[in-house]
Amino acid sequence: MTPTITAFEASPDRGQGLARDMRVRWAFEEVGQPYDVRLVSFKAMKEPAHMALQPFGQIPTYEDGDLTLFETGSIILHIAETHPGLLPADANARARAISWMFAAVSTMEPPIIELQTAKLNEGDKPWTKERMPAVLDRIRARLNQLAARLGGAEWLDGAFSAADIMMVHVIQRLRLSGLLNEYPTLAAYVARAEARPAYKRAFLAQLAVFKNYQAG
Ligand code: GTB
Repeated sequence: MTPTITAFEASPDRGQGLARDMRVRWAFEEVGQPYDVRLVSFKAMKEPAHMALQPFGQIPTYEDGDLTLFETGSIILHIAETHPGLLPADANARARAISWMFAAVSTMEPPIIELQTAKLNEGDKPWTKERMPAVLDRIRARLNQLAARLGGAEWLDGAFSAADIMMVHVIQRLRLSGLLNEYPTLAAYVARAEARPAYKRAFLAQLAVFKNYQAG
């Protein structure tokens, strides 16, 4: 059966890879699994049919037969567990890769989201200017630690894995802020990931949604 995911009908970034269906598309492309996409409007995301799939009214979701999943970490872990290529065969290496998947969403992503919130949702608040240096410093602290651990390695822990999909997509969100440029090894890590044919296919597929949406 072909799995179906949900994605924005009208993505705020116009399909530039930032919305989180990109991670799932990329994982599918890496393992060669075809998938279908059901586009949802912002209104539909908050209606009962979608809330039944995603309790927080967000995208992406994953449906395959009688299995429905939400949360990109869990969706990508499921894809990696059911297809070869995204997790090491060795049990310890596999457990370490899964640790990095959690690190991406629970250690790296929160301060990065805080920056987005400060800029996009709270940019007009009188305290935002004063708060911003602390927000940026919290991100830099994590980027420093990540860069120190990555060192000169190609990927987070041995071969490319689901952990790299999660981590790259999380830190890519910093591109517009310019912060990634302060960390040349992390910028190079992201560039290596973006050069992967599977990444490029996923990116173009997400972009095509927006182009089709505009044309339609
Ligand atoms: N923890 C969840 C997961 O990993 O699956 C988070 C899912 C999530 O945040 N989904 C967002 C969503 O549905 C889309 S990805 N938001 C609508 C809502 O909450 O009502 C976040 C996102 C959206 C748009 C851009 N962009 O266009 O730049 C970037 C990132």
